[in-house]
Amino acid sequence: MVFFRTVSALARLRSRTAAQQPTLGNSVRWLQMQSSSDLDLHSQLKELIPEQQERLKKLKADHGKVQLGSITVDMVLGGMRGMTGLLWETSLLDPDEGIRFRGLSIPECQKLLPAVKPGGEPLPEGLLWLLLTGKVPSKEQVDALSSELRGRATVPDYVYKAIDALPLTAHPMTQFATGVMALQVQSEFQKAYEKGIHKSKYWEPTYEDSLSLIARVPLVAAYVYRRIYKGGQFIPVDDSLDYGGNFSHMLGFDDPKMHELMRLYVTIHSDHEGGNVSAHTGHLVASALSDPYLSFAAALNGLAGPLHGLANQEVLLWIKSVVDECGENISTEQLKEYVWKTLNSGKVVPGFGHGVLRKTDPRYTCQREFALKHLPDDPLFQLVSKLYEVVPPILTELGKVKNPWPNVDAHSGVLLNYFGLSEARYYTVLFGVSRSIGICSQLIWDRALGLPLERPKSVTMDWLENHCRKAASS
Ligand code: NMX
Ligand code: MLT
Repeated sequence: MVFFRTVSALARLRSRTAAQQPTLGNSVRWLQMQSSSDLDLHSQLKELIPEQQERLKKLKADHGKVQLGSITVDMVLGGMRGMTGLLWETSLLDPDEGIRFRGLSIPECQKLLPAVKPGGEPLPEGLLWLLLTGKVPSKEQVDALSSELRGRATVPDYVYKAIDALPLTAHPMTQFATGVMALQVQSEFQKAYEKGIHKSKYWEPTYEDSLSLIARVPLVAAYVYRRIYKGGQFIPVDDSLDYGGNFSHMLGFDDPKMHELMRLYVTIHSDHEGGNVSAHTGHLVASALSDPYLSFAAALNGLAGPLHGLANQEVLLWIKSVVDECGENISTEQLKEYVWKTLNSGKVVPGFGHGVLRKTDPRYTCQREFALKHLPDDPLFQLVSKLYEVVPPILTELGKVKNPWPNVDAHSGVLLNYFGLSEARYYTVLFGVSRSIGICSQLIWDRALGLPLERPKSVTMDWLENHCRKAASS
């Protein structure tokens, strides 16, 4: 018997009973009262899975033929924008409001999820718990998960050797993805599959692999950073630290504010529903029953593209090129000219626009709030603020850009740079570590729900032209 409600169910109920729930404070207390005290994430999931399997079965049986919209030629030619085609339980993106993790917005997560100190940034372990169970964890549950992840944070030597086989000049994302591929040697899912595991049990080794992968990627990522930028002087895990704090520590940054930034960074970059390139890739590859390591390595290769995760690198490099050319005290007019120069040379303005969002990304907003609190006078932050005023009207004037507002990548670089992590080419690796949390959480549910092989239909231009001719004449 299950005695709690999922957060998304609570969120739905909350919106239905908004009149009786006037303040977030009330709903916070309400959510906390409903959260379970069990410290073991695995047994919590085991309890949840049969309920969700039944739910999916009923949805298929009762509503399998209900239409969700129609597919147009524009959608087929336009990167499937607006086409609903994936089940993704852990988060949902609203074009205007931005991301909700299991029904909770970013400000709600900042209020509800446990922090190191009250009022601090959310611990990413808490978000992992939330994504997997739909429940807001207690501090004790989060501490138990932190400790479990530390226990799993071991990386075999051959992983480092695989990375060492690459030249130092190889892009950090190439080195990171190579390390993740080498971690695959330890896949429990692969071993279990070779032994003939029953499909009803697939989620168990997927869970094992996923938690180990999430625990290990910060070590691999930190290795890549220290190898390339710090002469190979590596820093071991600190057993007294949480996931985000430890990652920052292993990179070599121990300012408590940087630890807080890393917790916030990992939390907000973890998941962005299922259709973004990295999440979709992970889900697609895993649908062939490839294990979490194979699936996540594939996802990283998508994240490494400049229109997706590499944009955080591109933003800082672009901002630095502005400063190099025009100085830090650039006037609004000069900045406008620089933006037009970028556009006129056939490039995008990195950090602006989005495939789904149509307003300022709340991940941008919470990073801006962090900057206003901790680095209000930083010249690069001030430049980012100026860009917020200058870029959207120009992109609007261009006439074709559907969303002129900044996304998550417009802000992250200046925060990292302020605390000394100034190597922009490394930034997408940080995004990659964060995304392991979202992608792996959903992969566990993919296997628990028995989701099938992904195999959409494709057509040729001939097919489309014939189809349209027939449609016009009928
Ligand atoms: N600068 C210049 N042109 C842009 C921008 C931008 N920031 N955003 C969109 N456009 C162009 C786009 O290239 C397209 O041009 P064309 O028709 O000539 O091919 C046109 O506007 C329509 O694109 P949209 O439908 O508005 O955007 P779409 O959904 O195709 O692409 C992005 C979304 C995010 C790829 C696009 O906005 C972009 O390239 N932004 C800059 C790169 C970036 O910040 N990416 C990070 C996204 C977040 N993340 O982390 O993944
Ligand atoms: C993401 O976080 O994945 C990006 O904002 C891109 C997207 O959602 O399409």
